[in-house]
Amino acid sequence: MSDPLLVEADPYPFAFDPDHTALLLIDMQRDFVEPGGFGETLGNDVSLLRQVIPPLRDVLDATRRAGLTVIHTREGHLPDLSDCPPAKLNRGAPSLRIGDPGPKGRILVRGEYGHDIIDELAPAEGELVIDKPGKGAFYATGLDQALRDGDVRSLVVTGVTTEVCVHTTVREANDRGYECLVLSDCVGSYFAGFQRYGLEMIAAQGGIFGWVAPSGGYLKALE
Ligand code: TIU
Repeated sequence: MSDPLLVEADPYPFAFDPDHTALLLIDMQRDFVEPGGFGETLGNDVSLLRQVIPPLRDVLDATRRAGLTVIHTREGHLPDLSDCPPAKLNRGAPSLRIGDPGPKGRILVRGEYGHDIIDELAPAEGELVIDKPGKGAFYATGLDQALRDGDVRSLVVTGVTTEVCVHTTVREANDRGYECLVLSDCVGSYFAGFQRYGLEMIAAQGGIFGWVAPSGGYLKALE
């Protein structure tokens, strides 16, 4: 066991052992952060999400240098959509539905160009990529088992979107006993208000779901 590292965080400092901590990058896929993808077909402006890319790139580089586990997730479905509930398929009457052909291939379908992670944050050799059909990274995936196999107890959480897949995953992780630090400048929402309140909801009530801090403190702790 190494000495725990400390990050100044809301509501109080986050302590983590780098040997038992993983960086989680949630759904940094072209379908969410690039024009023409699923996010835009839902009526969203993707520019707010793109602000996450430069700080997250720095966090990813530093995490790899420090030798911590790195795990990526992708939201998406099998080509026959058998793992996509009709309720999800039809929700919101989007201009393009999951599975429809779009400018980046079939929307949110595994193996398509738009479903994959953006070039700036592409997984490195040996990094785990979790394909998930839902919003949470634990639902119907092998993530929990992989974390247990690797003796991972803490998660540094990044990605998109703050109030949807990040929140769902942090809540799932919290119920399974993992301690989560959410990096405020490395998670993004299509809505400024949801970003603010989404982060406040995690750290409120003494850290009801986890801790929140800007990435600078995490980078400093890794030095
Ligand atoms: N729409 C939205 O905010 N998010 C999603 O549909 N998926 C994720 O957050 N990854």
